[in-house]
Amino acid sequence: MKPKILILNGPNLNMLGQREPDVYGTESLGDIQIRCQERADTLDLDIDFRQSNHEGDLVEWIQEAGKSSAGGLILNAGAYTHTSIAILDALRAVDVPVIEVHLSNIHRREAYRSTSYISQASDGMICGFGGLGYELALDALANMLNSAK
Ligand code: CA2
Repeated sequence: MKPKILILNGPNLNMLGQREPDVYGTESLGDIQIRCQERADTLDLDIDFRQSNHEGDLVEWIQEAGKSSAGGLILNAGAYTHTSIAILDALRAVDVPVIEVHLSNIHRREAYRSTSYISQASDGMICGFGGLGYELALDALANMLNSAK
């Protein structure tokens, strides 16, 4: 059976491609999902790609990843990155590799975006590469899974 990678997207990421193209690019979240599917096929991984504007959904999906022993988690928690101890606690409670992704370089923007609670529970973080960052995160997880064999 192929390892299952859960790819979670937080608030407002459903708006991608419709506003702020200078910051987030012109790709929609649907375009990014297609990129991920194509990359996952190459890496022989299964993906489950989701988005929610609600913090509790993200917490429950992280718990679900733990219960189902997912092969890995890719998380762009959107603005919750900078505020959510609930998501940090959920990540700390699961034994699943976590890669944090951001489309923009959060360290080159407003100072409040430089703080990530998520990073404290992540194996690695990729930011500033737009939709490519999700593919790089899949590469990283595939590498981690192969090294663990
Ligand atoms: O760079 C990223 O991926 C972020 O996680 C995106 C979040 C932002 O709050 C983080 O600081 C960095 C925001 C996603 C909202 O994206 C929009 C896209 C189009 C229109 C409005 C918002």
